[in-house]
Amino acid sequence: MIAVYGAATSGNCWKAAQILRLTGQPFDWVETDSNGGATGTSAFLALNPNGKVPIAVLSDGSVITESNAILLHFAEGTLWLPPPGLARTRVYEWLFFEQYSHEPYIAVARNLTTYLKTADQFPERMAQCMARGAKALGVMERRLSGHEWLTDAGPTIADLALFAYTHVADEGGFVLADYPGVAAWVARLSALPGMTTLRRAR
Ligand SMILES: N[C@@H](CCC(=O)N[C@@H](CS)C(=O)NCC(=O)O)C(=O)O
Repeated sequence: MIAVYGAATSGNCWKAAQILRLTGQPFDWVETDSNGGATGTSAFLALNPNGKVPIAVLSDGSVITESNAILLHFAEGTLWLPPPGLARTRVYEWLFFEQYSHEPYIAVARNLTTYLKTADQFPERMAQCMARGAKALGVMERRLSGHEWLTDAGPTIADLALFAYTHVADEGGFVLADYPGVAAWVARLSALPGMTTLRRAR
């Protein structure tokens, strides 16, 4: 059985669980409180020296780290990942965009605002997150105002990777209504069979 170590409120961790659900691969979920220090224990660091969730542990004990590597691994051979060639390269473009230009700002703004509740202590960091997060949503809007999905291959792990923090971007102070193509894409993706959304903070 595959085991996924993750935090229930994390978009990165949602990606790992979601691709397994969509591809019908059973797994055990091991709740791991990344905001509470559970990723810094020696037991966890033995699994991932980088001290971050998600990780997926395969039945032979192999550990896969990095949410987008996990998406790629479990999507192989399914419609969620096109075959090698330009169609797959388009997916890679969005996966790298997500990790460098989107997640570091939108996920961090969300975590500081809604979960750690320390946004007031870091005004400069928050300002950078809001500016760069808005830029990332603008890039997505340019594509999604004229297309149903991020690539021409239909819904892929590129869409899952970007959905993870976009659909809860309001928890970081972003207003999705300002990006109507993105908002329509969130609704379209949410309506696909087997899709789930993140638990909301209350
Ligand atoms: N690039 C990594 C980022 C993972 C990440 O930032 N995980 C957070 C939770 S969403 C974490 O474990 N943080 C704990 C820490 O950095 O100490 C991925 O995509 O998997």
